[in-house]
Amino acid sequence: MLTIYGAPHSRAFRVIWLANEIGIPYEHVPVTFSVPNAQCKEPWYIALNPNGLVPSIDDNGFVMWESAAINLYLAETHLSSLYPSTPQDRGRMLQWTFFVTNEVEPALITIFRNRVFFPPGTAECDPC
Ligand SMILES: N[C@@H](CCC(=O)N[C@@H](CS)C(=O)NCC(=O)O)C(=O)O
Repeated sequence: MLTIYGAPHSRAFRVIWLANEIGIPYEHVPVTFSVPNAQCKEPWYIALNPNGLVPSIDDNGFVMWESAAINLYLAETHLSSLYPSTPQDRGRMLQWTFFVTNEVEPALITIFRNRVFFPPGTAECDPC
């Protein structure tokens, strides 16, 4: 059985989406984050992911973390048609995956933080 750890409004949504998309049965444990006494900082969760971040999965005893890596692993191991069959197509898949996680996501997070968390006039710059 696959267990997905992480509140659905976290990056766990990626993994939940993928599991639903390709029809993998799973149990969902909605671990809290970024709140006082967040469950993702509790020892039982740190034992799964020493970074104390969500999501993580336990796939029949195989534990891993990092949402994009989890999705590539699940698409491959569950023989999804979403997982490319040629080296070239796998290269493209990795290209876009790294592009999103390395280039797009940091900028989106900066925009999100500036619009939601910081008062006007106190915006932080793009860390890059
Ligand atoms: N690169 C990681 C990022 C994980 C991450 O930052 N998760 C956030 C929620 S979306 C978290 O757990 N934050 C808790 C904290 O920063 O203490 C992934 O994609 O899984």
